[in-house]
Amino acid sequence: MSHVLILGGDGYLGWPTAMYFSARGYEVTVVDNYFRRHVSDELDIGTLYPVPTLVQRASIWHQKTGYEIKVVIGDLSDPELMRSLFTGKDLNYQWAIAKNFTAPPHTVVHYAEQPSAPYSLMNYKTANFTLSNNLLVTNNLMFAIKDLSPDTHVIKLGTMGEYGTPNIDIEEGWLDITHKGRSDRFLFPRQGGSIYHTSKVMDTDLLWFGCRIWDLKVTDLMQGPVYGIETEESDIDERLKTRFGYDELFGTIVNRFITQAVIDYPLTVYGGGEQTRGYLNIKDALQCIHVAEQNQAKPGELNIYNQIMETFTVNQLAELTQQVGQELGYDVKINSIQNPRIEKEEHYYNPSYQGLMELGVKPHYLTKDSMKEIFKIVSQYKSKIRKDVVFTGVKW
Ligand code: USQ
Repeated sequence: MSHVLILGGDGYLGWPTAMYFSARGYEVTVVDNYFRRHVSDELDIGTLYPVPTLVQRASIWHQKTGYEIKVVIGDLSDPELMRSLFTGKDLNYQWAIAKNFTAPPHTVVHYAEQPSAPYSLMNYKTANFTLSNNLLVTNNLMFAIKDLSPDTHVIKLGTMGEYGTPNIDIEEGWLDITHKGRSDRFLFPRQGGSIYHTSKVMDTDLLWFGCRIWDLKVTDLMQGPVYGIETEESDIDERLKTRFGYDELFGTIVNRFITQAVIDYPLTVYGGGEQTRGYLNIKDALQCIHVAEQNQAKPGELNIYNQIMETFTVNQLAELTQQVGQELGYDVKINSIQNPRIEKEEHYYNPSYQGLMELGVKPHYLTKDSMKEIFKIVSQYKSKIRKDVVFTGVKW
């Protein structure tokens, strides 16, 4: 049985990924330091509904399915904790049926990063935390694999935001360049739009170093903003649903717009609204991780895929949310507000993204019907939604 280790297993994507692999017969271990829970408490931003702890979720998962997801709570910027996940030495499971270490993971899915662009730009402390956490965790992972388990395949979550919005087509990770008559292949030029995005550029560089020097096997998935709640596994018990953020810091745009529509909060279109990004349903994020797991990078190879299924402008998302909301009886207004971010509001955007589909991912597109499904869930919690966290205006 293949062992998948998920770093950041309590997050929006981490927990659904854990259930996804567990349901398919993999041995699964998750690790998390509860950063998202702590920051939600500290900044008082909450989530749409309360989410059981990781230990409780693993226990519910076991009761409902008979499968085991082993849980370790701890901070992966501590290199000893990271190393214990590969050796079993001093490894303390907070939840497991059998608390013995079996074997090092065959695949590591690395989500254990501070994922919010606005959070990374609140102030110098949150910027420092973003850089130190994201880079130390990645570096600890790289050294643990090099020293202890060189055959382990790393799947790291990258972001489309590493490329920014260049005035040329965006390739899947690499660019062939001919310069003064000579040619070579380089990482596609990167220009992150926030400290968070810049930390992701740097962690890609770290792992590319590890591939070149120590023959590590790495897949970097350049993901766009994800939306949605439900996955196949979350239907088993509603307590297994992933966390759903709609606040300005941790909520992504589609989830935010739907929540705003439900509470009659005019949709917060930043600036001109022609910013274009690539989007994907949470169900497709899981499919992508799975095909990446099944198509390992070779030693020394950094495989890069652009993990998006379609592109939209902010204005298109606002209009779709308005139409769907109106069909469901909500009076949805759109409000173009001064952009708190520094980003191009009109730009060329033409990324390639066929790689993951060629490996078998079948996209769930954002349609009126799929948006209605999310509306349905969000509206159940309407009375609990807090207007005060929707927009506070964290500026770049
Ligand atoms: N936007 C609005 N109104 C809002 C929120 C966002 O107009 O209320 C705009 C933003 O200005 C931006 C676009 O919508 O142009 C996307 O913003 P977002 O907050 O959904 O996404 P972003 O901050 O870029 O970050 C999210 C995730 C991050 C991931 C990234 C992928 O939080 O972890 O890496 O999406 S990407 O955007 O491709 O870099």
